[in-house]
Amino acid sequence: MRIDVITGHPPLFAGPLSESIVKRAQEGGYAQIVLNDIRDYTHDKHRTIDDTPYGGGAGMILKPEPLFECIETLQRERSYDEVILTTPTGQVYDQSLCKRLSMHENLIILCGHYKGIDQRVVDELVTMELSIGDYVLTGGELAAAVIIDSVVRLIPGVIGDGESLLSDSFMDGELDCPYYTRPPEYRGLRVPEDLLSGDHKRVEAWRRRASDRLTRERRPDLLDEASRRRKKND
Ligand code: 6GU
Repeated sequence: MRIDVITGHPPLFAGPLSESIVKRAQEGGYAQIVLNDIRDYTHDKHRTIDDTPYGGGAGMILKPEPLFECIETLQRERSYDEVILTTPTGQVYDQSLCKRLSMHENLIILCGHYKGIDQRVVDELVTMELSIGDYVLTGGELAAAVIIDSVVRLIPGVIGDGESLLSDSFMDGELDCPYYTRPPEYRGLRVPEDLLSGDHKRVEAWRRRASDRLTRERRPDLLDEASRRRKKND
């Protein structure tokens, strides 16, 4: 998979893309992540990427010309499955969207700006607007990094069998259970006996109960959704 990020702040991606699993995915050739600097598509001396909004008001708006030129330049080289804009007014991103995106070959992620981007770019070139949750970030870069991280780990081969894709929280519409490692007792705090039993059936039963309880306590909405899905498939 190739992901082209379009941003006014490429250095914001240095950390998230150059560590751990996302780094390994790039080195292994599973994911190619290309940072495209909007300023490289400006033509004025000051390399201006934003301007004040028509009609007045606070904040700056990303100008249309550099974004059109950048996206069209990329699209001349290859065809893209989606042109995603990260914006707090987008559809809320979740694991099922993540799975869909992970099956694509080429993606563009255009990072929204503090106040916004010229709507003509959205109307003409953007195919999908995504928000990562109901709170406001200073820009779409961190949201783009979240999307990239969550998508790249689902590319087949990126995470090995030992690394537990199947037991992720949300894989079955339920939260994952708590985990423990050695030692069996620390400061008088015991690991649950079922987990120490070595009995695979007891361990599985404990995990299932713990998942159910956690999901009921914290995310009853997920259980409702899962039962709706089951009904639909019946
Ligand atoms: Cl995608 N962008 C911004 N600026 N804020 C957000 C967001 C995106 N998702 C949640 N908050």
